[in-house]
Amino acid sequence: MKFTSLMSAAALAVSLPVSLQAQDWRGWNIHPEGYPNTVALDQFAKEVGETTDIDIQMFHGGVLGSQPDAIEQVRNAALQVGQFNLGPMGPIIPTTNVVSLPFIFNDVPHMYRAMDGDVGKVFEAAMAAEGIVPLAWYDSGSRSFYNSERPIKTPADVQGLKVRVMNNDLFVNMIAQLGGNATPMAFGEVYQSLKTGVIDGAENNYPSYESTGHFEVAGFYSISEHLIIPECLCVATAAWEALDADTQAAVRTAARNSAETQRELWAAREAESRAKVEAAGVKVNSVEDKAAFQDLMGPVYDDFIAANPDLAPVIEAIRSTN
Ligand code: GTR
Repeated sequence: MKFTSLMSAAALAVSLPVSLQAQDWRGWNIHPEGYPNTVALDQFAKEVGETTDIDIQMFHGGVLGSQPDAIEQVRNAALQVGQFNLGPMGPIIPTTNVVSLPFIFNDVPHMYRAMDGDVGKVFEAAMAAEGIVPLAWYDSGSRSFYNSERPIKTPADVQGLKVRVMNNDLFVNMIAQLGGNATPMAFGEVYQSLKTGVIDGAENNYPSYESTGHFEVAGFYSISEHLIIPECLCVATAAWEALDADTQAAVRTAARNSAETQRELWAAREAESRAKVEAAGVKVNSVEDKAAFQDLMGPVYDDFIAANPDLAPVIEAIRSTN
């Protein structure tokens, strides 16, 4: 009977060790060719191809859709790999919002000490339970404001500016506390919106400010470093759990090697991107008094803790990470 033969085919497939089955995975990445993350993801796909029976096809440049959509697709295992910033993940996996709190990390090394230690395990567990296994953390530096109107030196300079933020209410609140108007928007729409004046500015690290061409249409970059948000190389929990232990180990090793490459390339790219935008005429200024910005973030923390009292200890754990 058809039903029986279908059943037995399924039973056979289940009984074969996964490592003996060739598998096709598809991966999402928002960045273009040549970007540190893109190079590192290609390395990951290549190494996984060499050491397992998984064949990963990476789709770069956001061609498979926006980041919030891709996060959902990895959760549903419609895509098996995603390289995500934790910023747009907060509305979907609330625990991850802790790293999107402004000024939560003192600097990038502090972020790594926390993420590579016990605090990182809290995020890993929360994400895995929601369908996304983070295998390694990528560098994303720190995010600073840029706009087409004026250098931002004090919070008063943000007053009245229309600022694009990643899709997360935390960032809307952050801009509101500074007196600006936040517009959550997909990354791919920012260039045109800056160009046509729908928004005055946005915020990002040097490499993304440069690779997107945003510097061509928003020529003031002000080093506020208000957000330091880790990024991850992630696999769908359903795809991950279908692997045997040896294959999982090989994929994890490839992810860690990829992150090592990404972090090395990142340091060089930050300097190159800064040099490139400065050569193009961008006015870069450092924000001398970051505390003035930080001091206005009290309500962002208060609102967050009121809505997520169980996450207060995670904030404390980050603060007490040396
Ligand atoms: C970049 C990040 C992307 C995306 C983008 C954005 O720095 O690498 O994943 O989050 O920022 O602003 O949307």
